[in-house]
Amino acid sequence: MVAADTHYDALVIGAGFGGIYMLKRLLDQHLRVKVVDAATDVGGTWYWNTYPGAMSDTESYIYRYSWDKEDLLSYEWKEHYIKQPQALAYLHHVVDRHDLRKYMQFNTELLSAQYNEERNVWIVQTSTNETFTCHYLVTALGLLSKQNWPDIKGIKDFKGEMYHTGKWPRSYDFKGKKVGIIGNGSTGVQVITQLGKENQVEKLVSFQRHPQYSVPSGDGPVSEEYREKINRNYDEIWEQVRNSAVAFGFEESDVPCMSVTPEERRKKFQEAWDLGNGFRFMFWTFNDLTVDPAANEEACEFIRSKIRETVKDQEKARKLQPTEYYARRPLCDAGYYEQFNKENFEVVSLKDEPIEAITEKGIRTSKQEYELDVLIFATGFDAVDGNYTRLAIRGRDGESLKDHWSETGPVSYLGVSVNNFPNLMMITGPNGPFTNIPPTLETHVEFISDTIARAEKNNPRNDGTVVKGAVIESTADAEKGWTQICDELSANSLFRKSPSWIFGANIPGKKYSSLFFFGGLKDYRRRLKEVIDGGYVGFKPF
Ligand code: FAD
Ligand code: NA7
Repeated sequence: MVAADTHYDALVIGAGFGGIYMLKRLLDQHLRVKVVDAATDVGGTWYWNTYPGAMSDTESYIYRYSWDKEDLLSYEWKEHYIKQPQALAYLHHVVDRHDLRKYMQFNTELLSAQYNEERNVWIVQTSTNETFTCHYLVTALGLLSKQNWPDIKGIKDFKGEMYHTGKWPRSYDFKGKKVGIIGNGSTGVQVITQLGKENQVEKLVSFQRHPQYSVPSGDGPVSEEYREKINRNYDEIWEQVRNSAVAFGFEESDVPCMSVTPEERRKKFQEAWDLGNGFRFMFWTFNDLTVDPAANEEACEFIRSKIRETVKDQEKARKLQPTEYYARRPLCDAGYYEQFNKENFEVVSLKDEPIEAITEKGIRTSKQEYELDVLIFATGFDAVDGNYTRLAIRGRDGESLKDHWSETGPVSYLGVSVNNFPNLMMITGPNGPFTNIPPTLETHVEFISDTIARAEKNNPRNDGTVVKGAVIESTADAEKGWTQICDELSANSLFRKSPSWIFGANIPGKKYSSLFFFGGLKDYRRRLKEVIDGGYVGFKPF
């Protein structure tokens, strides 16, 4: 027997966008649920990432939950893109509105979880020295939440201030300071743009390994009329989002890039440039930018021409122009390239002068030492599986998740379930859809809670302390089949040829493998429906 106050029907790990909704759905099913999070409060991504310029690059009207219609229509958003403080305030608001906080425990990190087959429970140890047991272990750990600190020689020697964007301090003051920043992905671009606009630093040096293609975001205040129009059409909007590939609120193009004249191409690219948004530029203009090298090069050259037009210093412009495929997570910005027209904003190409070491005073490249007061790591995350493999999660026969994934890379069935790990349900686990994330989070949460509801109905238990009950577990064949589908769907994608976190390429030693389902949200949802309609195909009977 286990103590009733430490046993839960479901333990949800993570109080971000995913964990909050999961809690709500499971409470609605009258389950005994607890959420734990290592953070001191709710928010997940928006709790940790408070760096200057932190914001979403999904438009505000679809970077939110769709399930509370009244709130959707009444909760204000004032700009096309939601900034970190507003995203955090929104999640606090949802938690308060639905009175969810009392089920949450903060400052509590899950350190290990062991499945006990005999009792059919998970035994969970936390950083607070508590042991919880639960029937369902639902992980909402976040696919972009384990920070990546690169292993650069001398990193511990630096005597100045050093921060990772994913664990930003509550206050900072860079006035009159020399700031160095490593990383120019989505995050680095936001930080550099914001620090440029604040105009406080004495100097900023961007240490850039690969230049990036970034397009304007199209940010700005939204008018009352715009908001009213969205509100009038919200049902259709969500319907469209769920029935699209990347779920960014537009119809993906079905026109091949090279099927139109060069003038028409340029016109379409310009139209997307003027409207703003990275995903729109990549997927709304033409249907083959991410698969046809010639089409891709057209987009590359269009963006390069914009960089050349924007950046006045030709040497800086040269360094900022990428030559690789345009096939990483598409970026957008509110004036990134423009910042380099400031004399005190420098870009160091690490191709021209690699970093040799971080020193007490700053960064030494093969050419010179850059003295810095502040060093910012905008070096991203050990994405998708990073937050799983660092933990001791053990399924049947004591097999660890890390070992389960060691040969194949991270695999799952549908991005939610792993063979040999019964009643472990992952929100946005490996090989889930590559999309605007909230609609995928909702899809996962709803699938998981419906699956649990079915399991509970078919396998009644007496009370919270009873040890048997349902076993939800995908089969080894289903997991293999899903992995193959994901592999095939990405086979022709230029993303696969462009090393980034999307294939695990940013972490030394990590297996290069598909971490996402590239078939789009519509197709993903169709496949989920087939699984359900077929009586939970791919799961052992439950
Ligand atoms: P998270 O919000 O990452 O929450 C996970 C939580 O789990 C964290 O609070 C963490 O502390 C907790 N946790 C992890 N491990 C443990 C453990 N062992 N024990 C206890 N707690 C644990 N997505 C988009 O679709 N559009 C965007 O524009 C966008 N912008 C982004 C900008 C930034 C800067 C970042 C970092 C991400 C962005 N994302 C964006 C992705 C974003 O992560 C998701 O949109 C969403 O917030 C994920 O929610 P989540 O609940 O799944 O995970
Ligand atoms: P990203 O997209 O992984 O970008 C990380 C950046 O850090 C990128 O420019 C990397 O260069 C750079 N990096 C990483 N390690 C090093 C080392 N060792 N030396 C030099 N440069 C390095 O992370 P973000 O946080 O920007 O964005 C991740 C997602 O989170 C994003 O999609 C948003 O949704 C939020 P590289 O390009 O690999 O050469």
